[in-house]
Amino acid sequence: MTPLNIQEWQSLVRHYEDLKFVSMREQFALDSGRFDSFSQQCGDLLLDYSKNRITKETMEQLIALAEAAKISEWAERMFTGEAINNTEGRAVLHTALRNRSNTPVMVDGEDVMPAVNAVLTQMKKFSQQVHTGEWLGYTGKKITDIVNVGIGGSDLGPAMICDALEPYAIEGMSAHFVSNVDGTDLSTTLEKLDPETTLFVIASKTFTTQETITNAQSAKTWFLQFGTQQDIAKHFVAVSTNAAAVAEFGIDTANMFEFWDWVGGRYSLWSAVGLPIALYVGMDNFERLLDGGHEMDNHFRTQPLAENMPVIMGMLGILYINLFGSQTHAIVPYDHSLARFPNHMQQLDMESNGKVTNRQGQRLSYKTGPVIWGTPGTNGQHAYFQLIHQGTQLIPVDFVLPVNSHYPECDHQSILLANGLAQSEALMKGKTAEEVRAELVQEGYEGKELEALLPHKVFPGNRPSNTLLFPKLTPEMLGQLVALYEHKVFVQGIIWDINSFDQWGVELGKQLAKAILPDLQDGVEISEHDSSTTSLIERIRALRQ
Ligand code: G6Q
Repeated sequence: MTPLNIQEWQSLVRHYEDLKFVSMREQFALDSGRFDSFSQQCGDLLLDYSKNRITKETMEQLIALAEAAKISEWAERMFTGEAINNTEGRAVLHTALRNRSNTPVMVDGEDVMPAVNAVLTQMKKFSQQVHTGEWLGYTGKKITDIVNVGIGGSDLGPAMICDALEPYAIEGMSAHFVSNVDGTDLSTTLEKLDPETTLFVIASKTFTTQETITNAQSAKTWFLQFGTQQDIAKHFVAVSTNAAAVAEFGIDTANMFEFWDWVGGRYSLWSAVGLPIALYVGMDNFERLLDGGHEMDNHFRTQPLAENMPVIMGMLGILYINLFGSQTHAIVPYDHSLARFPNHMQQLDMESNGKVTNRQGQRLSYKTGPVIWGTPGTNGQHAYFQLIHQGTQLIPVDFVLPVNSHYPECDHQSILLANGLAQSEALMKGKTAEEVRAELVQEGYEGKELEALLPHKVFPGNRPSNTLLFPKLTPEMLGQLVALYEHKVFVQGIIWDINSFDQWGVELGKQLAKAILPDLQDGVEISEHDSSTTSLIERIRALRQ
């Protein structure tokens, strides 16, 4: 049902007419308990959402809307295996992959937990064999390099996690990720590697994705310059739902790690797609990641909506996108090892909620998913933060702040944290003309010169942010963070009445390239395209070496 007809939505729209004039700075001055009112804890993770353009009434209205949209009921439908991915007729059960309570989760009358646990056991056994040297390369050497070949959901999640958990890496083990079909990606990776000590993990849910299969074939060709066909079994394993295609590619299905169609690509890092994580940081740490995800699942499933972190973050997003008209949302981790975190969140959010039709197939008359972007702080401060502070768009920011570094010997953490806090404070407060004037006078400016400079140094402020603060980036914490955003995206999808779990736009890309590929060959008659595409194909043919 369209949210526009929900009474709570209309009431929120009316409330916004006053809210848009409310100043956060004034609200902080009036209420010393604002942080206490607008912060929420889940385990070691703190969400401070007090620097948002909200009053107590706003939150009541947002939570009332979440209740009216039946968020809790929808969450239960997801957790219990109902086919809520209606366009593909599938359950959505990434939560079962991290269901550490091991309670049954039924899909079509069958408990999926025994299969989930069997794959976890297989991953554990295999990663231990690799780490202990029971599994050796074809010349008897230990495996030192894991190359994950995958793209999209079969790449971004595990790549982000491996980067983030680098301090937990098994000694002597390196992880590489090849995703782009641009040969540069594979070639520059292989250049550094020794085939005798390299293990390729070919990760593809469908095992038909053009980029992955092309990269996997080229990796095999590279390997066969050194080893024999028989040696492939020691150096290539697969992660997929498609055993037939894995066998056809030439990987023994005994070396295949299974997952299921109820795991969406962008939600698959918790499945066997996490194999490179287990190989890189050990299965214990992979299980700690699952534990963190499970903790957030329990929070989401059991906390009242008003104290529910994913619900709060999701509903704040609705406020900015649908009322304030924000089109983008920045995620800025003040942790260099989370450099790929915004990329993973970008796929998670934009692929899930980049939709223009509701669950019934009707075109929407309201905005859905925002553009998600970001890079680590403090780097972003020296680049795009200018626009967030003084630009004409309202861009909500999530600051992700670990208190302690894994590298305390390099004592930079206080500077890093001070910068993160200073940004959120400045975005909220801004700088008034009076404050700028006082500053300029102190600096010796006066008269026309002062008046000319003054407006440029005024900051409007009232720019919203969340702060996610936690003691240290452990595997559990990372699991909590990822699951938090997954559920946030879910909440927004329910409010917008869209299916967050299909991705027809991605499928379109897969079809289109296949249609153009033959046209790039010299001598072949170019099939029918628009004049731009045809001319570009002709130009490419002419320029090809
Ligand atoms: C994710 C998307 C997409 C997918 C890739 C790779 O949710 O469906 O990013 O993960 O297209 O697909 P395969 O794993 O099937 O190769």
